[in-house]
Amino acid sequence: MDLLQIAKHVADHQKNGQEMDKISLSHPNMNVEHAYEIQKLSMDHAINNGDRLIGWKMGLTSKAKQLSVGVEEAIYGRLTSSMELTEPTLHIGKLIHPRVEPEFAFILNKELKGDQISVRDVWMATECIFPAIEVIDSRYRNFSFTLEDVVADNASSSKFILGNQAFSPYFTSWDKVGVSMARNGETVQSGVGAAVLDHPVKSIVELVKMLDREGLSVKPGMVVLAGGITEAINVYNGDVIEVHYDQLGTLKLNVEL
Ligand code: OOG
Ligand code: MG
Repeated sequence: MDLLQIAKHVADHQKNGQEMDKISLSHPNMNVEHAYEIQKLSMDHAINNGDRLIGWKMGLTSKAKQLSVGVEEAIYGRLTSSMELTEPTLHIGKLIHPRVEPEFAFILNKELKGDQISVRDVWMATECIFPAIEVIDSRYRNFSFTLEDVVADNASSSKFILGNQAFSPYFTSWDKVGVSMARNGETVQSGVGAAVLDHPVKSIVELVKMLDREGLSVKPGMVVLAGGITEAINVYNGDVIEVHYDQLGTLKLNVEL
């Protein structure tokens, strides 16, 4: 199995927004370690071509999300500068079948590493938290994949946007924050922070432990998306998405071609 060749294939499909067959079909022996190596190599490829690693995302951190895609494990992916939206407009012309989901984004001000990391360590290193919307766009046909496939495809990462207002980590109990997501004025999903591993802070702990296995860490200044608070919804040209976070305000996203 030529991991570098597979990684280039994945990187091309990510760049061009073209769907592809599951890698597990042609490489049934691919395991999770191979998949994370493919993810690393494909994102290194993007980074060598001018993109910049700015953080990490956790995915499949809730039972509901795991059930909806048939993968029963949390995963992580890499976030780069080209994924961050600075205006609340999502252009879907070069995306395949985008979905959006509400999340919390942690901004870290100290390095976090090691397999002994605690919740306390994460709070000591958290500068602030933003309400956020993640856009995922699996490169696999029909958004259908195995654990290995989705890891190799950078955990379906596509875009994300943070709210304008940052909050102190002590502002609220993040597991208690209720979230509702509306498409064109109609509420289609709702949930609560505890959907993310009982408390979103635990997602950061889990990420640091998973990264440690690869000798990696979360660096100061990085952003970490903690995982979807509700299931993701499909979005189409012309949609207006509004996500309301109790006490934190509302994030809006206009979907255009
Ligand atoms: C995998 C990515 C999931 C999350 O927050 O759970 C994710 C997928 O569903 O395609 O980003
Ligand atoms: Mg997500």
